[in-house]
Amino acid sequence: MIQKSFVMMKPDAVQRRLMGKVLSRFEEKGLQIVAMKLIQVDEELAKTHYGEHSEKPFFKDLVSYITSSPALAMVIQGEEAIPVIRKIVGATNPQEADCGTIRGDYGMDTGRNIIHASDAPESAEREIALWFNEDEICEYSIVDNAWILESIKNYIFN
Ligand code: 3AN
Repeated sequence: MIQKSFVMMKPDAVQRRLMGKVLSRFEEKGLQIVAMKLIQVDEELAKTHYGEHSEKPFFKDLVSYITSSPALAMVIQGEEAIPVIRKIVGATNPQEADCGTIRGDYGMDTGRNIIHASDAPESAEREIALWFNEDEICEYSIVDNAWILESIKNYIFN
């Protein structure tokens, strides 16, 4: 099933100039960027986004990390995009994340783990609506999809 996921490169990714490298992992996999903006996150947005962690001891530091410098917010679309992107991102603690994942390759600390990605369809829906207006999300067909998804190839060529 085609899904949309909310993905955010956190301030450390922007400050470490990793945006291009991280973005290319999603593009090269065959996923499609349908919305993107560099945004200085305010406290209210950070607290709403991470609301489920409000009672955790790391919440204050998490909000201060996310609001410390701009973040790159995105909506990424593709076949089973939500679980596929979680695999590309890797485990929450970069020291435990597999090599080959974004956190495994670029991170060293849970409090500086480079990127966020929705963990389920319900959270993707909530997060996309929180970060983007509907008219900021582009619906477009992308030319190489026929070479990435067999179902689409059959649809086009049969
Ligand atoms: P994930 O981002 O892998 O879904 P969550 O949802 O458990 O992980 O946590 C949300 C964010 O909270 C993490 N990305 C990380 O920035 C921060 N976080 C989670 N656990 C810790 C922790 N033990 N210490 C510091 N920060 C944490």
